[in-house]
Amino acid sequence: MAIIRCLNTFAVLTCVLLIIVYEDNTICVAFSPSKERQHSSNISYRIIKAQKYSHNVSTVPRDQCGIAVERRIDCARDRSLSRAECESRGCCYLPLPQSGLRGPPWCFYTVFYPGYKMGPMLPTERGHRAILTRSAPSYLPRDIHTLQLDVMAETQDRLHLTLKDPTSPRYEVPFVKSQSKGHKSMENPLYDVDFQPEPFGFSVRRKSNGRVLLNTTIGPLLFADQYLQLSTSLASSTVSGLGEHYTPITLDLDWSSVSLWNRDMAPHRSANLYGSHPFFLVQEGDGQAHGVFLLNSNAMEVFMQPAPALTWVTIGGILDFFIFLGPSPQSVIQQYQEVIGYPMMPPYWSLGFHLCRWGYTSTNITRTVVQLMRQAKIPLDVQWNDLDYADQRRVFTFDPQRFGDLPQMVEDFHQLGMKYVLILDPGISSASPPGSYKPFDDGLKKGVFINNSTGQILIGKVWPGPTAFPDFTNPTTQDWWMDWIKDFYNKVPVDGLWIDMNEPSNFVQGSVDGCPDSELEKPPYTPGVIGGQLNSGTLCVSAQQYLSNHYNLHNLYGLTEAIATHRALLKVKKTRPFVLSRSSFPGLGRFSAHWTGDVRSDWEQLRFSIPAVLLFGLYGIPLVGADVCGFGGDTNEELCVRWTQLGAFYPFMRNHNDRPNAPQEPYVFSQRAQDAMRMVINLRYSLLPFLYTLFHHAHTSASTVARPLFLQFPTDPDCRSIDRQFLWGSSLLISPVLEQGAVEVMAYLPPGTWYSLHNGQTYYSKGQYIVFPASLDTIIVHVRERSIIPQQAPALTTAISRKNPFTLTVGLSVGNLAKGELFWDDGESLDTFERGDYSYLLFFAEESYVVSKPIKLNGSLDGLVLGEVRVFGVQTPPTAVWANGQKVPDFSYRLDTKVLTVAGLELPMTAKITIQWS
Ligand code: MIG
Repeated sequence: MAIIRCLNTFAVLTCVLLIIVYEDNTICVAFSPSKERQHSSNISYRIIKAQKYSHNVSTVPRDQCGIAVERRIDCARDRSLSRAECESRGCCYLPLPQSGLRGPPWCFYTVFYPGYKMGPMLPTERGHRAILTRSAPSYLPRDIHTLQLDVMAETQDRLHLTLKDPTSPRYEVPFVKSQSKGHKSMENPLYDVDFQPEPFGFSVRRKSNGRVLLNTTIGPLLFADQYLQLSTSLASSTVSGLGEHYTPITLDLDWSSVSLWNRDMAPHRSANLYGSHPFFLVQEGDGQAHGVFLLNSNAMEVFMQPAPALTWVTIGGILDFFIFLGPSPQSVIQQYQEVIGYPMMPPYWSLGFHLCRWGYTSTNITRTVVQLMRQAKIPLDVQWNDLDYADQRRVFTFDPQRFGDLPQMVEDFHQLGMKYVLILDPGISSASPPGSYKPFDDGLKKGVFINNSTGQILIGKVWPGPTAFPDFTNPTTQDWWMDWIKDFYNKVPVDGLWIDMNEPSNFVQGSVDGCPDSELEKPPYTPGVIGGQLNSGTLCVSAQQYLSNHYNLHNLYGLTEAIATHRALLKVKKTRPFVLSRSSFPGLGRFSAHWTGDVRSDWEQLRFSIPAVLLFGLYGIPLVGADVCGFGGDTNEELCVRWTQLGAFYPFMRNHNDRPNAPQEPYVFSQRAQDAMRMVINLRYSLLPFLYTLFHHAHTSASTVARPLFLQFPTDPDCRSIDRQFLWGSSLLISPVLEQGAVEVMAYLPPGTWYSLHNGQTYYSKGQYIVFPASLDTIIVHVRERSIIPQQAPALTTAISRKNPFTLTVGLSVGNLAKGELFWDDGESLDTFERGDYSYLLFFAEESYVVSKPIKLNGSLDGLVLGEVRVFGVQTPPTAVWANGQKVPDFSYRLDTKVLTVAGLELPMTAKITIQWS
């Protein structure tokens, strides 16, 4: 093939556009940098001709229309077309024997289907720009005839590409892009970009190996007012992302689709759920990975096919793509979070155990729950109340009878070293007589609510009955929200807020008056959403908000409410806010934690909670968990024990239950079940110093907390799609029981040495599945060789456990090496890392000693001691042990497990500690 690549040497010239026409008519364009534009310097662009490019030689037999069946791109997504209708769209019609509901389309585009034609590329402030014009009208209403393409090589691993209407501005997503973490060097971009001028398309190659990561010439670009479509090839079939859905960790590319439209919907297959995350990561197959983020908040459907390829369809906004080159999967996630922002640092207490249910109908009942937990000696940091507390279900009030002493109850919980969180729905009751419900009257006066398309307040129906919906895109609303949170906080000093129903959820379709018959409510194409219409279970999308209409802003409702709530808590408490949001969008993790909504109490939902939690980690919301023991339906003892064991390793652990169900607090079960639950919650508490340190890294460098195996072992093909096991950080492997009646787990151990966290038993793995016995009181957890895990003796609350003696659990490598670390601060002050107000310890082991070395101290570790060291993998039985040079009488060594335990220590954590043996 006579495609000649532009050479990077062009880049040394200044501010000129070079166009070279080679003999074969391939055009090469290179842009050179000016001093100010260093960042877009060294990437090379090729312009290539359609005929030479689009038809890759394929071994797959082709039909007459020149396209292999698995590469057909559907030309009839909106409705099924007859041959005549299909051909009049300019598409190919070739029926296939159809089996089942899904499969290749019969009506599909040719690669010559008219799209856009690209004009010359010119340098701009931030990169390069070209104008695209439609060569012929598409079949869609209101084509945007002229488009502006901007290509911005933002960092060496991030390419940013936008397509918008240069003549009349279209809606663009607010709030999401965080302050960029500074432009990294552009010395050596990892990518090249090729453009096909007509029909317009582009491809992105990984420079190091020439791999085509994306190729959009496989289908036409469509850009009409309410229908934007772009198809791309994929570099492999291992794709993760595009949430929120009830899926395994990798998506099914067999002619399936996922819709992104935030919806109050209990998790089940193929439903659009509470959040939208138009981001995916592709494992390329050799350990490398890349990611793609489409920053667009409109209703969207992404179609996948086995080619492998996918097609983005969104019904508004602009096309705003970020492409992250990795090359490791973990770096893809970091690069994504550089755009959407790194997650907040959670308060330490929020990592403890949380207990909630809908149906704690009074303070007396709520107090009893806490009492029974304490009697059962099961740790509990945070007690919650659901809607029950509110007077006539109106937020910012509490029931004067059943919850009359709510302020006192919260005080009492605080006295016990506990925290208290309650629910705060966005819907504001609009039907109380004037003067009787001030939050509404005040909001009305200030104009904080969402209006319908004719300018009156849109009234929906939620728990309090008729409700108005605050428009959090309006700065006035944010202030009003803060005022009412403050007003409530002054009576009830809550420690955090739980923002539910913020898709937003509405019990009537659109509004109590229905919705107008308009192109917004019934667009030419509606993605496949639950209920069939955009306004199903939510507001009329023609409703008007401060920044735009609800059609554009719907998917941002939860994010904007989280921003407002976080800001309010920051103001009233001046400590790290704790917000738990059901609805999510990219960027939520900067403000909020997340739970996976109304999961059912059954084994399948238990199993799928793992990929759900892991995926939210990839989306930058690491503080996430599913309702332990399940929310919907009755749980049972075995399921609840297994769920508590898994839940002890969700980054966010809350047992929560629906009103009509059998109770599921740990203390309602048999002694044996309670023992198992207590044991695993204690295990979690003992690991909190380690978990907290992982959150510190998530906050400062976007590393993941609960981590899929493929992120840690990207070159191990066996890890590619494992989602029944996961890691905490790089060194704890969790392998829960997920099946009823099972008393063993078949768990994969990546190559290397692993130690049972419980007793240090050693497993040398070649990268294999091993069967581990796991009776009802057991969860299988392994420590990876070469790591040191800081632990602390558990207690009934973190307020107490944070003062307890530490333990170091050391997993030696074959060469007797290990390392670990601890990030420590007061657990709740703002920006401790940013202000340098923290302690940081480094742990390392070599040959026959373990060292704890303070790197930075701020007083937070004063008075705290190291009480115990457990060393796994000590091959030679030690005869003597010294701590800081003094002989230790109290140590033990087990010949069978090769574990050295040195207990009874009381060594200050603020000084260097050396434990030595021989
Ligand atoms: O319409 O507040 O997902 O956790 O208990 C149900 C009552 C509203 C849905 C939440 C669930 C919560 C429930 N809420």
